[in-house]
Amino acid sequence: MFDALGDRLHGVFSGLSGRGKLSADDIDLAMREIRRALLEADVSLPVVKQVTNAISERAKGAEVLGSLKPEEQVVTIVNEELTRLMGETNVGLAMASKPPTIILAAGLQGSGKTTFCAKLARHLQKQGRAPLMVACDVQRPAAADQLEVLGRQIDAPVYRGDGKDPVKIASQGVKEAGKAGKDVVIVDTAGRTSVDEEMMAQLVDIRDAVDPTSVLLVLDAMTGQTAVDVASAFSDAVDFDGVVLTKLDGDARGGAALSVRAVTGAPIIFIGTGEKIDALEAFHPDRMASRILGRGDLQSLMEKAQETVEIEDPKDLQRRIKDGNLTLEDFLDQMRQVKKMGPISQLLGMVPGFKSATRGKDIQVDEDKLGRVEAIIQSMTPEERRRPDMINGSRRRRIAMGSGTSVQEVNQLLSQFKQMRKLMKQIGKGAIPAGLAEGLAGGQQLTHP
Ligand SMILES: Nc1nc2c(ncn2[C@@H]2O[C@H](COP(=O)(O)OP(=O)(O)O)[C@@H](O)[C@H]2O)c(=O)[nH]1
Ligand SMILES: [Mg+2]
Repeated sequence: MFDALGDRLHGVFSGLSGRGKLSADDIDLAMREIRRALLEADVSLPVVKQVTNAISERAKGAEVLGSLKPEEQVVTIVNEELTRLMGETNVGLAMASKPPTIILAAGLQGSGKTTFCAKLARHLQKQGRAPLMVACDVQRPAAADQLEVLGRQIDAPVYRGDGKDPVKIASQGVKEAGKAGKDVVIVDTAGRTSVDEEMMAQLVDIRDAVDPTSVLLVLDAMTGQTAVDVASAFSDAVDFDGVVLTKLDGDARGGAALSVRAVTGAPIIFIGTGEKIDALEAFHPDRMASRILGRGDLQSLMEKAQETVEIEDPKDLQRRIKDGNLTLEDFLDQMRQVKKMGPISQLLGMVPGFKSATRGKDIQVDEDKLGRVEAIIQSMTPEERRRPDMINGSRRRRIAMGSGTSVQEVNQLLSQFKQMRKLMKQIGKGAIPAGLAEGLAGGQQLTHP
């Protein structure tokens, strides 16, 4: 996410480091480079001008920021201006004071509307809400099926109605939600490959029929400036309340994320960070700026963990960690929990300092290796998982065969596990502050509706 832009900006900041004081010429040169970096990131020209002017003015205004070095001052200013550009603070999804809340998803074909509807339903379920999805894309026969398949995955109902009239289906869907006691209605609509009058007219009709709490425009971040143009075209025809920026996981440049707020005035509410149903995040401008600048985003990482990680009996796990009784079963479980949170490479990008420490190096996360570790543990008997010490040479050979790995790999896993268990035991004994130990053991009960 935003790797190219992050690298370019990092280059600019490194060029400024190690100097006493920055002259106006130094700043001008840096601004030219920042300007080029933003243009290459596909940020729209007026926006680039606006933001570089603001940065330049503040940098030259010799703001004295405590004990910060000159280049750190520039980084701080850039961070703040990027945050401001993206809208300063998080704008949440508005909920109707009297249910149901009705959300209408609009956008071009392929932008990720249907996927987003399901992700949103999942997100709301986790908050204890009961969503109903309504399939109003009658243009493509497979569209309603797609929504239904996704709905089944997350156990959320989908209303398809009958007939070919999306306006009717939408209003019937809202009625259906009332009857079924659902408090949120998510309406998926049809898109075209480009903005056209018929699509807009249909959208307006659906909107007028259901009077949505929010109209959300779904935009594909990978299309960069085009996404912003699409947003402008939509805003001429239909007022939308917020933007959903999808496929940010594949967007190395970041142009749409940086420009769309400034160009349309509408806030980005959610971002899509992958194809999986859990890959949806609330958008926080400050955290995004921090990610762009390679400073990570620990807060979002923690929230992701809280949302996805489920520990059945945290007290019991904590006790076993303290007693040094952690099993390979626990290990496997933890590993699966982490995998659920998303690709490891994406998670590492959110760890503060990771990007800058590894910049320029080609860090390949071996997602495959996790699969192998999983296979090894699965090839063990329940007893072996509980008492790894009993795994002797012949058992090791059997496990390696069964999992399609090598004895070396099995040995490696077992010795890593022993080390981890020893460390955990020391933590449990108080060698490391208790709070941290509890944190590691998932001390807080993570409830799930
Ligand atoms: N990588 C990635 N793919 C996405 C994301 N959101 C949607 N997609 C993919 O984009 C494609 C089109 O999505 P779909 O929901 O059918 O778009 P629609 O035509 O607007 O309904 C599908 O292959 C999705 O899996 C995302 O956040 N990240
Ligand atoms: Mg669709």
